[in-house]
Amino acid sequence: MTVDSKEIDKFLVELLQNVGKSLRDDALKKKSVDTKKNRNDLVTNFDKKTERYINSEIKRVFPEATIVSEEGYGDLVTDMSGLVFFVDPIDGTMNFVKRGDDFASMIGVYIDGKPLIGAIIDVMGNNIYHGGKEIGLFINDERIDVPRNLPLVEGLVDVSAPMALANKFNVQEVIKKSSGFRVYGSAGIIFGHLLTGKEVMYMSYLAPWDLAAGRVLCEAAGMSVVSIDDAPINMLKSQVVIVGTQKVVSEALTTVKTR
Ligand code: 2AM
Ligand code: CA
Ligand code: CA
Ligand code: CA
Repeated sequence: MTVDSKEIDKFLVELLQNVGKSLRDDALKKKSVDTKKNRNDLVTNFDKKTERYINSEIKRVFPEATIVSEEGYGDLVTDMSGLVFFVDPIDGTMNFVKRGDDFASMIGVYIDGKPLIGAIIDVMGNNIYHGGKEIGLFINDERIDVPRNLPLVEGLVDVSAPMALANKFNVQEVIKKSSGFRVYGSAGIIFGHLLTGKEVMYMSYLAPWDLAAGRVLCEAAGMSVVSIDDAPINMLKSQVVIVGTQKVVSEALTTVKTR
């Protein structure tokens, strides 16, 4: 299949501009909030509405594509052949509900399993991070300079709260070797920090839609994206991942304990 990366990138940017406009209005409205697996796992009417809108636009423009998405309006995808879109309509739903800030919307596109284009909007900041290996990286219309390959001792790290609090994989040792610890609560917001050099590592248990766009963008920025057991990333399952500068990820892998 031949695909035009630039055309897909333009489509994603226009789509996320529309999503951003709606969600900035929605952030001020009363929300209908339900829990999923536990009391901290939330979904709102706006997560569902946004996913339905994004998925219908993808199917309208790319009818041959399959969609992996969080809230149940995607396809049952069992292999990575062809054009696959990963959609997280609202990333950081808890932040959306409790703070009305620091939430994102993310779309990652893969072709025959290979990362192609990613796009993430920091909704309230109204900044879109997008691009890929072929076309380069952008924040809105401006090119992003690839972040420096800093070591752990020189940068801030972000680890999901449950993992850090329980010291899963001995992750507190990694945190102690860094400049400091931050917990932003949205993978998409954190990928933006990695791409602009504000943080040097993110470690979390991530579902495919949490990881897809950020993986495309961070790999295109020369960063490492690895599974904690150093197995190849599998985009059709959830896994514990470490994303960061090459130096930090190799230091983190020698520090974590997986058994
Ligand atoms: P979400 O808001 O789309 O669910 C911090 O909680 C980050 O981890 C957010 O990006 C959130 O995405 C994601 N997250 C929350 N619960 C998760 C889970 N059970 N598995 C994987 N990712 C999760
Ligand atoms: Ca969720
Ligand atoms: Ca998410
Ligand atoms: Ca989500």
